[in-house]
Amino acid sequence: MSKSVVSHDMNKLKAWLVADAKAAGFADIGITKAVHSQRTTDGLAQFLDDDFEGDMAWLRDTADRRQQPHAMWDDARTAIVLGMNYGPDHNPMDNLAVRDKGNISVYARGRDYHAVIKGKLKQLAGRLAAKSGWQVKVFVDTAPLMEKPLGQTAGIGWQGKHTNLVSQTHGSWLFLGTILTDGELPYDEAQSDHCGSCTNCLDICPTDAFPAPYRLDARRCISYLTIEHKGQIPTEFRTNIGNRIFGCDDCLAVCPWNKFAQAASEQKLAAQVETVLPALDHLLGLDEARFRAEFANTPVRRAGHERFLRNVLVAAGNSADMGLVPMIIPHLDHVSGLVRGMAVWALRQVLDEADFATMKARYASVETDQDVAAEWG
Ligand code: B12
Ligand code: SF4
Repeated sequence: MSKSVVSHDMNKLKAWLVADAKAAGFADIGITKAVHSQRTTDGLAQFLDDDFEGDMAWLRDTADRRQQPHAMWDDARTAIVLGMNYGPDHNPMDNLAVRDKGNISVYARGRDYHAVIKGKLKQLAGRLAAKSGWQVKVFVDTAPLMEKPLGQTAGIGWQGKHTNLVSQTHGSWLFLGTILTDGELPYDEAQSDHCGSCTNCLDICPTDAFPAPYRLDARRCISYLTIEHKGQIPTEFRTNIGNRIFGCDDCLAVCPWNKFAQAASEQKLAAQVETVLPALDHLLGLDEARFRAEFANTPVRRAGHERFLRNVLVAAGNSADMGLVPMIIPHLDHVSGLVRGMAVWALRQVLDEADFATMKARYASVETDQDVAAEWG
């Protein structure tokens, strides 16, 4: 047994921790043994066997450590999983119809949640360490720790068919953060699956990213394609991406358990004016410095200017808005082939055949990048 466990009343310590977490703004907290089930380790192996990770090589590179918390940190014994509500104040599906504006997914509209949650986790873990004498480590996303299955065994929710954790009280809109410790607190009961026969999330997916319930082929997911994927967006997905320029919420938004969800109360996660349906013509005109300034502190900045422009050009092509043509044309000279190629595709969508042929005659013969030349056709 670790150091000071015996000298504490564990139930009292747990009650204090739960109250402290709630006071810090966490919507839920659950405590579990830091061990993944066989289904979870098999699920990770299967995901990698199927190459579902695409460009996210870090998922494969860290697979050994990701399998079990103790493979990453020898002394990990207990996982304290925390959920922070980021529920929207409207149905995010409504934004998809506004074709001359870009839709940024709900999670990315406020300040970067990594920073917001990590700060709170560190303070909470620091207070726990001071009271207990235990070692603590905090995690949000970036370390090789599978947070969703720990959230399920800690009783916060269950991994729904869309693979994210669903909560009976907060629906799909919870960020997760974890404190690992070498101490031991009384464990909570694992949550069971309440998806039943519902397949809303599987059916709504615009790019057919679920080969089966509970299994996501990330390479087909718009969240991956617009945020993580470094190359050109494959042609087969472009039309169905619609106006989604950063992330996607569809499978979360249609979950019936959201009827119990409430809008987020953490002000730092509140949507900033720049991230709520920005006009495509405005976004097409942003240079790198203005892009960085406009999306400073939000997750959007992490995409980088080139990939962001690539996404905005897909949305511009899908807008069928001829008025955007003067904002698209300058990108045919962009230094990045990623941007030039998508500008060609966008023009092909909005121009009639004759006007597109005129543009092609002017630009295609001087194109040196094979992929961009292929976009001209
Ligand atoms: C990589 C990653 C992605 C990738 C891959 C997503 C994925 N499903 O893995 C991409 C870029 C696509 C992505 C997208 C999103 N992400 Co993400 N992502 C992660 C990250 C960093 C790692 C997840 C991971 O380990 N994947 C590896 C594979 C193996 O896991 P998996 O798909 O969950 O596979 C499991 C199931 O297949 C399961 N399984 C297999 N068979 C069966 C059968 C049954 C019955 C069950 C229950 C399970 C099961 O076994 C596998 C292992 O558990 C986590 C943070 C973290 N460290 O955990 C955030 C995280 C999962 N993402 C998050 C969010 C918010 C999103 C988006 C909603 C963002 C957006 N709006 O665009 C989307 C949602 C898309 C979706 N439907 O999943 C949140 C989810 C919070 C929650 N409530 O669950 C997390 C936890 C970040 C955080 N700290 O809050 N993400
Ligand atoms: S986030 Fe969008 S694209 Fe990705 S699985 Fe869910 S519905 Fe499909």
